[in-house]
Amino acid sequence: MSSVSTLACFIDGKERLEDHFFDKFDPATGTLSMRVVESSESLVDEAVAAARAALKGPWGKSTLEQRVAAMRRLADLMQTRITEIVAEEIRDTGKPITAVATGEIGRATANFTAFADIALADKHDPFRTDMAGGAGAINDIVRAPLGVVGIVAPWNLPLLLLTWKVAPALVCGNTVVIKPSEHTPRTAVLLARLALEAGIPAGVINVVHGHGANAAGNFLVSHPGVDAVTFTGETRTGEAIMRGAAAGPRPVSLELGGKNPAIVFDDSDFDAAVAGTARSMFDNCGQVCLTTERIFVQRGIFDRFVEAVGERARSLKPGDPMQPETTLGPAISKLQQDKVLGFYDRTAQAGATVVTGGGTFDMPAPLTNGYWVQPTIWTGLSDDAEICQKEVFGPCAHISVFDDEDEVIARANNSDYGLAAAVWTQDGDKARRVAQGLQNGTVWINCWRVRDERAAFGGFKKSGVGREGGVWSLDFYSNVKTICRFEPAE
Ligand code: NAD
Ligand code: 6OD
Repeated sequence: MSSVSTLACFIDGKERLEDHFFDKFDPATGTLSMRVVESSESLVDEAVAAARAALKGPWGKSTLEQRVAAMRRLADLMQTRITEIVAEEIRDTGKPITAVATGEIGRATANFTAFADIALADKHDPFRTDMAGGAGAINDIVRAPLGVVGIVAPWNLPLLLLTWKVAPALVCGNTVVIKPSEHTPRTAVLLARLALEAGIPAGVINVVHGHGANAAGNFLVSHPGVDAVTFTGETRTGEAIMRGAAAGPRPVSLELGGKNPAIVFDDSDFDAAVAGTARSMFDNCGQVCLTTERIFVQRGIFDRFVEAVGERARSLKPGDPMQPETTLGPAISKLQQDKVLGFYDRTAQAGATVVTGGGTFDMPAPLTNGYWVQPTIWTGLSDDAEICQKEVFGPCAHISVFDDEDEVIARANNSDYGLAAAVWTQDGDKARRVAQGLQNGTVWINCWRVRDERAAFGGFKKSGVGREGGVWSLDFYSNVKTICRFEPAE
């Protein structure tokens, strides 16, 4: 008998094991860390049935104020259990503790309080329609839940991106079935357990595990008992999800890939631009959809800028995730490591100048077989090169030189994607002109990844369908209803 632990699904408030498992590896060491249930179609059926039954129970009858109170209790409980949540997230991802503890889990918790506030602030004043003879009608706009929401999540910011969808779905009165990434299943189950402890009824949050195509992910999104599907992940997967959810049809929200530009003008605050761009290339080992993998630097500062970000790249420290001095985690899987290293090899073969990196790290035991990749910077290729067009999702970027504003807007827009961009300049008018010209869902000026849950979030072009965040999340996770009441003339 193996001593490796197992992770069950969580359905109707109970752990559910089945006979089929898949192996989950620790990205920092490359060793087997646990075995996870590979959900069958009938287990997904059970989860959807539990979520549907919960709509008929106290949750389905709850008021907005009661759900807001539940969100706040859950957020408080998450705060008191933060050490446990951080440890689970690190076991799945190998991320440095500093990043998980200070940023990600705090934000995961804040998603519940933020969407509680957003829902409370969402007021629609009734308005009157004048009719013949002094009669009229009063229009009231109200929200109703959609029902059961299927949530398919990625591995890169597991609990943060999951709660970004669970929180607005719940506050709108829905129940959910979650399919976390097969690479990061732990914190989804922990969230479901904590929700139960916080008094959210059994069946409101259900978790099924497994892979995507022809497996739990597909079973969930194509399940006729699911009323809406929300997904974060790769663009190609988004296409498959849309096909799976087409029967019905059901509302679908897709948050997809990116190949985001950063534009650095000669007149930027040089040190701030270097520090900000180093973050936007290397944070979370480049495994953020908002990562900037295409950097455009104006000619006057190009050489100095490349040298300075190269130095930043070399200063990152891979290592034991639990040590505070570690600043770089591994790729999530062997597959992802190989994918990133494949890009590294092909980019060098295409004739790029490798400023720094380009390979793996020699790590001491027990990290020797972890999925490490070096932060990497290239220059010298044209905008149509593979590395300037395809999303890598690794700690790397290609840096190109540019001369003027119109040229750089056109080049930054030369992409199938349109998720986010960063612009560095001290000229406010120029910053606004460039931001207007860019085809991206979010443009940051002299900053990167400053997030506010009230803001609209989503992508142009192949980076997404729809918007979430703030009132846009409420719009997706609710049915908006007009109640129109006739008032006779006095
Ligand atoms: P992925 O598309 O491989 O997987 C995401 C989820 O989809 C996983 O849970 C997976 O099991 C599931 N899945 C895969 N195929 C499926 C199918 N046919 N039917 C149903 N489910 C299926 O993405 P990933 O590798 O986990 O994440 C990285 C990608 O996500 C990158 O492209 C990144 O840019 C993107 N991303 C986008 C955002 C955003 O907000 N726009 C945020 C994070 C990540
Ligand atoms: O911060 C967020 O709300 C968000 N959705 C971030 C997405 C990051 C992509 O990896």
